[in-house]
Amino acid sequence: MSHHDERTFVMAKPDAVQRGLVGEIITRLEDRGLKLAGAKFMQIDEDLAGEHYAEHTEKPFFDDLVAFITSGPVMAMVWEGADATRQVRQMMGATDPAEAAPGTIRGDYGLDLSQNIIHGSDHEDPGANEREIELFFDDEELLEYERSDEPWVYEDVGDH
Ligand code: D4T
Repeated sequence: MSHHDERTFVMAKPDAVQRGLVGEIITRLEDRGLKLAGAKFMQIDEDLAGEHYAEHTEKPFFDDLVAFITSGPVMAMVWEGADATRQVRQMMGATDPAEAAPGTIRGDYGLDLSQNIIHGSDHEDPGANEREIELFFDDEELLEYERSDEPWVYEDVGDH
């Protein structure tokens, strides 16, 4: 493992799929130099939603959260790169799109807290990325390969 092999779980939520923003989200992460390691277009069922949002079970918004995340297909993804978990969270912006800075994904595409377009593992919760990746993906669904532009993204990779 090198320092740019950190993996994080990212999901384009049902609102992003319905609004045709999946490509835009992928483009932003790709353009940044992050590498796609796995992707699955899928329907989340109530059991999986409950596991994914286990920390929110007691919250007043839990039932609405589960209803929303199971309301249509999502694009579940694993992205890899240096400091990937924190970098993706920065690109997502604040949880509430109304508070998210312009230029962030939520700040550019959302207005409503309950429909906030994208999920990314919490970098302040150690192990959250690995836990979520395991919940959504089998090992063999995650691919290891070199992106041809890696030497141009990371100073310490190969020759130009
Ligand atoms: P996720 O987990 O979706 O990436 O969002 P965050 O990590 O940024 O925020 P979170 O876990 O605190 O919230 C999970 C999810 O619940 C929705 N939500 C949140 C809501 O509908 N009402 C609320 O009051 C809060 C706090 C939005 C994101």
